[in-house]
Amino acid sequence: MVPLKEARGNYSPINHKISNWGYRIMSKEPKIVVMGSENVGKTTIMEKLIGNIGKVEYNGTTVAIDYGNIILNNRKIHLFGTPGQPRFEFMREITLNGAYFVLLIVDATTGLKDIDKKIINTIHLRNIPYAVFINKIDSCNDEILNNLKKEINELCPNCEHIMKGSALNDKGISKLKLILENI
Ligand SMILES: Nc1nc2c(ncn2[C@@H]2O[C@H](COP(=O)(O)OP(=O)(O)O)[C@@H](O)[C@H]2O)c(=O)[nH]1
Ligand SMILES: [Mg+2]
Repeated sequence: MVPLKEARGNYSPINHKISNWGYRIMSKEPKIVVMGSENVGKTTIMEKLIGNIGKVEYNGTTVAIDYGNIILNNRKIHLFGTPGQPRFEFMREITLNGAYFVLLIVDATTGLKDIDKKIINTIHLRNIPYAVFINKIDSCNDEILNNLKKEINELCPNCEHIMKGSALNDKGISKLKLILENI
């Protein structure tokens, strides 16, 4: 695991202002991009965090950008939820411009898909700090969950947090809020 200070020192100045000491300067209104493949629970998590959000769906699936904001710790945090289908890669790329932090949602019942691995690669290439939330733990067993955690640990050495929960059952949401409060 790279120490936070060193990791932060490497972030691209295009997206993140870096102080003279190599620390990332806290954004007053951080833009967080919620990513992950289709059906993992991105929209549900945003709704649990924020309540009513603006969403564009076709047959229940996000086909543009979900949006909502929340005040945490006196900071207005903007959340942009991206669509997860392969054909919307261009939208994910656009949404990542100016992103302060990425929240990657993974589905415990399906594991990491190719799209998720592509997304992880993109986040690494762009040097954006991120956390992973493993969702739907209500529907998977401990062995699957532990193997998934191992896989994520290996693929995401610079990831700031790996959380787990179940958006549908409000599990892990308050911890997630706490993490977002302190990015
Ligand atoms: N079992 C289970 N289902 C969930 C959970 N969170 C979301 N879902 C369901 O997964 C489906 C996809 O959720 P959605 O938020 O639309 O996913 P998105 O495509 O990533 O935005 C919906 O039917 C949700 O009700 C969870 O924690 N557990
Ligand atoms: Mg959605």
